[in-house]
Amino acid sequence: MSRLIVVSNRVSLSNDVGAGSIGGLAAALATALRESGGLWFGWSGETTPTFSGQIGLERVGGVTVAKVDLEPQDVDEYYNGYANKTLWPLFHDRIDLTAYERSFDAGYARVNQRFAETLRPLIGPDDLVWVHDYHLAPLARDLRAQGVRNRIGFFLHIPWPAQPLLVTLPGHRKLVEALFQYDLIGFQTTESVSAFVGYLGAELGIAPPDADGRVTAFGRTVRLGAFPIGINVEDFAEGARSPTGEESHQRMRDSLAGRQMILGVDRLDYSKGLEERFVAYEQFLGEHEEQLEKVFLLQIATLSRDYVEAYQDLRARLDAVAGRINGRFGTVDWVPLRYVNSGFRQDELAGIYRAARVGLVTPLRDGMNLVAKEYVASQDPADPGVLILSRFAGAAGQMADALIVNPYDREGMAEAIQQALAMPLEERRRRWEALMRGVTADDTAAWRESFIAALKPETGRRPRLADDAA
Ligand code: GDG
Repeated sequence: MSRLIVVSNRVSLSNDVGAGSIGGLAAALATALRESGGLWFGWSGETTPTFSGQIGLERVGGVTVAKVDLEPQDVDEYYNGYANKTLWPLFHDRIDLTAYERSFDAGYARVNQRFAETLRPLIGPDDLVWVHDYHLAPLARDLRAQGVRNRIGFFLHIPWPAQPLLVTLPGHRKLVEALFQYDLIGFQTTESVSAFVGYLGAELGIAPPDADGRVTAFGRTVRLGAFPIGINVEDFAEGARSPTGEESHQRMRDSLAGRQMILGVDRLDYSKGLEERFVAYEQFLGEHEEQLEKVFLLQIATLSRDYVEAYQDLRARLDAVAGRINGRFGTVDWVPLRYVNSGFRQDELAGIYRAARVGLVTPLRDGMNLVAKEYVASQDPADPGVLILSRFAGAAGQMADALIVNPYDREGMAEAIQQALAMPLEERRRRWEALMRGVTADDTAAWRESFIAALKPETGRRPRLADDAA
């Protein structure tokens, strides 16, 4: 039987992490790894003065985890640099924040090559290799150079940018050429598939994919498809009813004091539209005097990449806007915006989701957005809350029963908040039931299985393409 080998920048399985903290993606991949006796390879998160390629092997919950240390310069150029200062902003349409330096590019190439050299001896003849995300786009090319002939798939968790934006990246062609060393390239949405196909047509004159998603360029044929990632529904449905979930739910309910809670949960990242969200909430409060003291917005924004200047700037702006809103509208016993930078256990989070009348998920650009799905899965079926979702989240393609908003439209967002708060129970239930059906059907297991089936030679359902309209 062929084993599955998962490769990602970091391995999100560790013996140090409690059960409440393992993310749905890690759990889903762990299931497949356990079933096939495979392994998960990635950076340990540690540095070493000189790269040795020494692999630290560990067993975590029945899964073999293989980790390598990187040099500080690797981390600076590959991770902090090319991944987080070049590709992340560019792929979220923020060319104004995209920093390109040749040293980043060199570090990215070096680390991918180091990953390939270290991983190669661990790959058996029939193993399937599944590479995750923008940190490792060139890995298949480097593995092929090491003689690896196995099936290798790539899944991009973030959006693929439109061609006019992508071509601002020096070396865009090299990046795309390297992707053609995979056998399957998976995206979150058909929109990203179209953007990729659009680049191939405009830049390389390549014909669109055939009905099976196969496209040929640079002397290789790869398969393209959209594989929208999901969540493990039970983690949240049951998490919200677990003792910790119940406790955090009750704690939140006590602190509501009869008010309705609007909730945002995000990494503190400029792609998540936090500033626009705060300003829309301010607009809503300004327009709806009758809602003052009756609602509050709880924004959980866990700190992320705070060594990058753009994140420090954003944090300072959010502090300022939050202060302004609370100064303008707050009273001695009402804080309109509760803004916290600390993180929570997953089951605690489920309890908090359940206590919120409105889930406010308004990224400016997002590959999928799991928070939208987690919010839905955590609701009380008898009295569910309302999801407000940005049209620019990949999840919007699957969640038409949310209130879909344009996060750049402050007044439109303020209107949607009012509509959500005023929505009758019957409509809330109807919308939630439809959303819950989708979240349950397209869960992490469905995502994982459809990707792996498409990666296996000549099997599997045809992946979803741009013209299939999800
Ligand atoms: C990338 C893509 C795509 C947040 N605060 C806490 C906490 N979280 C968890 C949420 C959720 C996850 O973090 C965030 O996932 P998102 O999908 O919203 O966003 P990214 O981190 O940007 O993820 C994204 C995803 O990859 C998967 O493909 O959907 O588009 O950008 O799961 O619950 N979890 C806990 N405590 C917190 O305080 N335990």
